[in-house]
Amino acid sequence: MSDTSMKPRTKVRTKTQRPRLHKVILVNDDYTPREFVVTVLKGEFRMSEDQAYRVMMTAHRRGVCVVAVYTKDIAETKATRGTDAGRAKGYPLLFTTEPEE
Ligand code: TYC
Repeated sequence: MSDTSMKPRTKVRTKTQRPRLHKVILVNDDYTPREFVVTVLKGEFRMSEDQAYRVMMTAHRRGVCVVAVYTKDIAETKATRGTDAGRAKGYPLLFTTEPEE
């Protein structure tokens, strides 16, 4: 008889589940003034004038631009607040959200 014994592996590796992040996306339109888009980006997303201008111009040229990523709740709240800020002035400004891969 063999007297070798096997020790069961006791270490369990658990993968930490991090919450999926969601992108806030700025959508271009032909009516919202550039300066207003910059103001909303600065107020709602805490961007500098420079960052806000760049994001606005990227959406203006390419159609859309990712503004930031947050947990689902925060992304949706910020997108809604940004869209509502435009609507309050009669502009069709739109922010959407999308889960990150
Ligand atoms: N295209 C708009 C204009 O020329 C400016 C604009 C940029 C509007 C980005 C929306 O997401 C936007 N007045």
